[in-house]
Amino acid sequence: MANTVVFGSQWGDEGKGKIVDMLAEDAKAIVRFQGGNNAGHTLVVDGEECILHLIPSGILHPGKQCLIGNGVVLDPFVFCEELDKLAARGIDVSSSRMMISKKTHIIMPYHRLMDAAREAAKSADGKIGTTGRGIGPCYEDKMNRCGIRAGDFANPELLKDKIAKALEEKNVLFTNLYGAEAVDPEAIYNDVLPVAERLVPYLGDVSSAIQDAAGSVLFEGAQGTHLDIDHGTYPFVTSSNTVTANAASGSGSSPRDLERIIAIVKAYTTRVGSGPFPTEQLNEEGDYLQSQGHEFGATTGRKRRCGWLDLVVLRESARLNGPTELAITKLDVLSGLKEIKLCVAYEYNGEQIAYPPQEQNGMAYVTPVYETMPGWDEDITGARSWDELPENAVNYLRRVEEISGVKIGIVSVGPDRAQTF
Ligand code: 2SA
Ligand code: GDP
Ligand code: MG
Repeated sequence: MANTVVFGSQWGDEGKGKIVDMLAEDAKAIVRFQGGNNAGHTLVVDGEECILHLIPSGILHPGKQCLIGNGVVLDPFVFCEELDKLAARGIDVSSSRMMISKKTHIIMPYHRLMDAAREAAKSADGKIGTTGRGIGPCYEDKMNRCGIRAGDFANPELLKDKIAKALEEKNVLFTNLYGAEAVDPEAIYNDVLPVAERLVPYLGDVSSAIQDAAGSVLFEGAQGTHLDIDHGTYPFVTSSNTVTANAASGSGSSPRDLERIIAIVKAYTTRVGSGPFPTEQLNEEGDYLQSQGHEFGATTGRKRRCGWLDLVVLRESARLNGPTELAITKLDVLSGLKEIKLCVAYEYNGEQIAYPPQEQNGMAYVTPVYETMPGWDEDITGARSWDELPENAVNYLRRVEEISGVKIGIVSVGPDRAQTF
């Protein structure tokens, strides 16, 4: 295989986990490069479901290297829990196949507290609807150059010192601004030390591991392009760069290492959390997509908002990520709809536009321009080739290719690894 990046082209939950699991068969190494346990990546093999939050979605294939890159924010408690759950299923999670970059930033218990305090302090229409996992505050510390990195776990004295320093400023905020209690650095240190010690054998040089697997590396994106901190629907975004370019910097490799780039596209659109969503359907059709697609957050269990496929969103993703192909997922969910709508442009300030407005929250003020296509009734979950799809489903996919300008390489018609062609 070629080095391959899998990224979300919408607002996350496009089915990245499923496609990474499928492609991992031919990979030597699978690497996460951004985000943390806000992600929920669902794998289904022979009917058995496995939801991963931190560990790369190649873990179910024996012998594959699973790498956590420097661009990830890692909650060590969640990491250990995930290790234990997988080990209980008989999966090898030893350090012989799993590595965490020494440069990976650590989500500390006070980051989760800060995440909750910040969200609680916001007015109803200002809340981001975060997953509450401490993601934003951990990235803040990274940028503020007071973050704790996985490599610090090998040096308890340094760890202790950094915790105390990081809390000096935060405790002023907790007590003076958020009406919370001060966090005791000693208690945090004692709490974290056992998991820190457990992680030490996993620390390593991820850049070298990627070089060793050159040509067979799978880069696993989390969240989606429109949640990107720069290019997404700011401020209703996550705190990392979710676009393909970050696969290189977030893992310690070079842009020249990125060869095949797969945009995961759900056949309709979902979003979880706050923020503009032009094609959202707050009606029977939205409810149909939500219930047929079992659209609930894989981390928080929140109901996902649902709507039609938005090709303005996809066009923007194509220009930001440079996909070499599309993987269309959840096509089966559209079965049974009489008509299917495709958003092909927006109306904005009296003009038709092909890309999202660039100003903050501009997407909240656009009106989608739709094309309507006939649907199909057939159950397509058993289809394993284009020939086995109803004509209207093929026409729908061809129209997506035409408008996005990118060819479809993979079609998914069910959650199971096998339901793909
Ligand atoms: P955060 O926690 O700071 O990253 O939240 C900021 C925004 O990013 C959204 N976000 C997500 N959107 C879709 N899926 C995600 N993962 C889970 C899933 C979500 C869940 O797989 O279903 O279970 O709720 C994810 N992670 C972050 C988030 O909703 C905020 O809008
Ligand atoms: P990710 O975050 O992009 O990995 O996606 P999630 O795992 O959060 O959400 C995708 C959901 O859709 C999961 O429950 C998957 O099992 C499921 N899924 C993936 N592909 C398909 C598909 O083609 N059809 C159906 N019906 N479900 C799918
Ligand atoms: Mg998800």
